[in-house]
Amino acid sequence: MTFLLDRPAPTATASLTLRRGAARVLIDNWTGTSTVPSRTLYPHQWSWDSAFIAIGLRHLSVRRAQQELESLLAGQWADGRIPHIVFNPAVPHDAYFPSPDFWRSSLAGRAAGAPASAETSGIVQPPVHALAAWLVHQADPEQSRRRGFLTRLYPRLAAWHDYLLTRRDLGGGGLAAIVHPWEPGMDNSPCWDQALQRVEPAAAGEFHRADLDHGHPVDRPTDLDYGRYVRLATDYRDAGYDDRVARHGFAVEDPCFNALLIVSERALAAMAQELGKDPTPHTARSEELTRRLVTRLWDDEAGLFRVRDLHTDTLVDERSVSGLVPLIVPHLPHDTVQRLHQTLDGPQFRAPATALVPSYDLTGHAFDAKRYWRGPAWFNTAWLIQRGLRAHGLHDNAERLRNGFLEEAGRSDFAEYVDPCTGAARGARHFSWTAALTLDLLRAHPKEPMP
Ligand code: 9WN
Repeated sequence: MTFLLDRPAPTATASLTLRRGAARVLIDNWTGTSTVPSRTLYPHQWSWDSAFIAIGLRHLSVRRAQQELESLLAGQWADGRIPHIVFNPAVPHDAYFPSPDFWRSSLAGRAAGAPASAETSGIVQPPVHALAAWLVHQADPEQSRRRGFLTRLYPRLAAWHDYLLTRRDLGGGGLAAIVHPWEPGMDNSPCWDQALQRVEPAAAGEFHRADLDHGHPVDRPTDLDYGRYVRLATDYRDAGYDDRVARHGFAVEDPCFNALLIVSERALAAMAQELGKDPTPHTARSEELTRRLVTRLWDDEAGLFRVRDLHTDTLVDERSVSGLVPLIVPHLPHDTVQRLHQTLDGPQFRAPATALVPSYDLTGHAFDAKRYWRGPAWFNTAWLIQRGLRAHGLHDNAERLRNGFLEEAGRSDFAEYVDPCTGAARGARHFSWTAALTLDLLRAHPKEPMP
């Protein structure tokens, strides 16, 4: 595997050390067909993790980055959904909960189109995949064309977006809804607390939490929250994972999820163009989605986007990093960008010990510096926001965030997240997307065009 380390190196010694460390994490977490987020805590393939990982892997091996995305798509369902986990059959069932025997995808999901050849979960994660595929293509367009990479991926990614915008437009407002707190990838955010109150938790004795075998209880969700996650997943499974018949006890529109859909729709337009197809349906869709995002989720008073709870059809009164990620959308109204920029720089999100962005309002009633997604700062959201700042010409801020990212990634040994008040590393170490996005920030040209 040393060939991966032998590519031209950045000049500064510190960058070289960081690059080697990040490459080592990705090499160690590679299973032969894909990359685990963490060897201990997350021993299978996760959907949005693989997209972020591919964005970094392209700087080490374009071939491997392509394989990362294609192995994930081997788990795609016939209805278009890309499942949030594709299970590795070689990993024992008790290594992660919920395991394949909980989801029973090939059986319970058969009518919805779950593959017979792979066991997967039945829920989804944010659609970063088309953006990732386009960035992987751009890393070596010649090789990508020769291998027919986009020819294979484009129809699958288009089907994925179609699933989200047809089966998942549960609010009828033209945005994709999520039906489980694991779907936005920010599982434990206070943004879900109100909606989760309505969910009757599964009894603690009905399941065993494998996450506590590796993760610290103060970092992880409570047992009560886990009981609710299990109830929601069980109900969805028992409805055959069919969004037309499932009575979703939890249904919200999330700004980060939909912003990533917009950017990925733009990436589909770029792919269509590259493949000699008509890109306009994708550009039109991304423009329409941008209008819907602003109309349905923007809160001008708060200066950020909010989550909409579809059971009450109201905006949830919490401020989270999800509401800042839409900075990544290129055609946001100018005033909206200004307000987001102010909020990012204000007391709610300017962390004392790190340039990274806390996952939740530092002054909020539910802020917790350690428990994941209730305060800690994550590297994937920082990567997205610095990209958004750059897209809107806010280069100084983007550069500050990039430098903060690289410093924290190295100092924390590529942690899953850090305490925004002390900078202490939290969660898993040698976490794959932290390493992958480090490689991207070390190598990507700051002026790399947005799709
Ligand atoms: C549940 C793998 C995943 C990330 C999520 C993160 C965490 C899983 C868990 O780990 O979620 O999907 O068991 O906590 O919240 O964003 O994709 O890294």
